[in-house]
Amino acid sequence: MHIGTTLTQFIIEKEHQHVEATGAFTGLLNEIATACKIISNGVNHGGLAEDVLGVAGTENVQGEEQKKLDVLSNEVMIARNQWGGHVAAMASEEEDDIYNLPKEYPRGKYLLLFDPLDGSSNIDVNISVGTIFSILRCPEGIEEPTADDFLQEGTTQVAAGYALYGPSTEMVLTTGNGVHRFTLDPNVGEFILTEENVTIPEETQEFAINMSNQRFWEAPVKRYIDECLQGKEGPLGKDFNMRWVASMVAEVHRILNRGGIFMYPLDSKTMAKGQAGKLRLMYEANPMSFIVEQAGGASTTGRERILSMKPEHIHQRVPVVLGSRTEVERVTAYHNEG
Ligand code: AHM
Ligand code: MG
Repeated sequence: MHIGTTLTQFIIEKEHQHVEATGAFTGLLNEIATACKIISNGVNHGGLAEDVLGVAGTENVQGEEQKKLDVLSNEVMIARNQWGGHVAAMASEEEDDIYNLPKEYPRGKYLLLFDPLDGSSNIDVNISVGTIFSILRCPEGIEEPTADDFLQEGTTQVAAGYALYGPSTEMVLTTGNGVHRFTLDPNVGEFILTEENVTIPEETQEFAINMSNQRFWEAPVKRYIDECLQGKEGPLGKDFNMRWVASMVAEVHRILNRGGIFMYPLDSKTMAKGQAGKLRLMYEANPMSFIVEQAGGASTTGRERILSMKPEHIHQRVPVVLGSRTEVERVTAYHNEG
């Protein structure tokens, strides 16, 4: 039998190194981990769960409408994290406004932000999806936080992580001291430490971008991808491979494992809708940038470091260029030249 370090043990042991630690952070991470296990279970059941629910038509026995997995995941994250006294409020990609806790629950010192099920277009086709989360400190003396209290730069994140629901379920976490990887042991029901201090290789020959948007990109991105496609004969002097899962969690996970560059750049298609790119700063770009930087990679909008951006609103979208340092710096330099 393999007796590994559990996620809980890992966090408690790290907390012991800080004299002021109260256990609240461990409590919060435990609840996030429990929520991710529940979501993982739902994702794993996939069509089976739907068939069972579907027997009575589109409504279940209580007369409630059958809910999609991304809505259920949002409910699980809220239900698991609202009661424990660790958070003051939450913000979710699935909610229009921030989520203030019901009166009966004690207020904690953290703000929790999440994308409950990222990669939604992959749910129905049984391709990896994930949950992304970011933890901020609630400003001192605030009892009932407002959306403005969430608008903190990415550099202030206390922790960030994601759960990947793939062939196995993994939790990847940073508290600003390296990136660590835990794998869910389904027999024991615990996340077990499987890799400490994950690092992204500096050099890469693999890019990830949705090529169907090519005609909408700006010149620096067109130039870079064109150079990648020219391979050894082009100015970059190396052949590139390409991947696009359309699940950012899977994309970042691959980059943590073997390097690569991921881009969802600014494009005229999203600009026409009044958005700067597709991905959300608070639920996707900031937590992933924290993880990538902690693993030795880089993350920019093409023009500036994502973690240093001053957020304007909770659902703000930003262009994202992240991954192996050398290539991210190259793409950023192309933008800044123009
Ligand atoms: P979602 O949060 O609605 O699932 O959207 C985010 C996802 C990312 O995981 C992924 O990188 C991107 O959208 C894929 O977009 P596209 O379908 O345009 O390729
Ligand atoms: Mg998402």
